[in-house]
Amino acid sequence: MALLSFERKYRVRGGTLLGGDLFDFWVGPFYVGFFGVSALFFTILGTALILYGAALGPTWNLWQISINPPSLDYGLALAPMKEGGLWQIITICAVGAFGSWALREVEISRKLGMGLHVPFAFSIAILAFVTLNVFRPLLMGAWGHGFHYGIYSHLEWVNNVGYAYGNFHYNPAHMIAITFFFTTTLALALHGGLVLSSTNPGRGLEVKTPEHEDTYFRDFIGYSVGTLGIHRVGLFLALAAVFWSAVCIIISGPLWEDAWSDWWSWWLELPIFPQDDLVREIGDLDYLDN
Ligand code: UQ2
Repeated sequence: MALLSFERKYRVRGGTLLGGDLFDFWVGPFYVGFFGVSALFFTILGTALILYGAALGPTWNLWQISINPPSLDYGLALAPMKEGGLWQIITICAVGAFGSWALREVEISRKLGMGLHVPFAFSIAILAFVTLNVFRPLLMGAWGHGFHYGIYSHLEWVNNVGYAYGNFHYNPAHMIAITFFFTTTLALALHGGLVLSSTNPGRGLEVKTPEHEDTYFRDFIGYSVGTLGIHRVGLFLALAAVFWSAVCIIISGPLWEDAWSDWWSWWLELPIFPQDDLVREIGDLDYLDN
């Protein structure tokens, strides 16, 4: 069906979660809905507050502009605007805008009679943000544990928090998250390569079918997960990467306050190893000289 005639079919009334018919309309190509209005509200207010914070100084250097959270001294209290209060309101605007965006996705899914996979996937991204700037600061007892809203400053935050726990690569949830990120790139490379190879057989040749794609992987590794299956695998891998990233940061502080490398001492304390101080200090190889 051509796009213009299909438009009449998909621009259907209903499926709204809030507001009934009141906001059930489109502006140009965009569905509005109650959550389109609320997303716009939070986005405009949040962006205006970021610009106001930037105008307070000390720089207009795009890389160095930063809206900072309150100092740890304020705990979980509201801070004065210029001392982290802006960050607190901007954080509320961000969560409001992200949440509105997700619920607008839900309304569009319902209109079209589709599954809720897109809003579900986006919710995992929201979970990452909320874990960093709401859940973890709440568990640690201070908004000052949130990350800074700035290009360089958020990188500095990641760096400093990483070193506060020694070396994040020893964080077991970090290890799992990285493994999922890498596997996601593997899966997308396999999928992108496979689809482009079957649709680009060479000039003058016929485009190949999904059967060719299945056969490629059956010849190659004895198994094809299938054309629908690869998208299930892809969505799972991508969401698992973000989920374990959230786990890796939420346990840093609330659950473990030392260097992550020390967490692994449980391994050396397993009863299968001789419980001997000399052997246990495995980082100190001096005993080899004796
Ligand atoms: C596949 C298939 C696709 C694909 C890909 C595979 C026809 C177009 C990439 C192969 C994928 C497998 C075997 C699973 C990979 C799993 C991990 C964890 C990387 O079979 O069906 O459809 O794109």
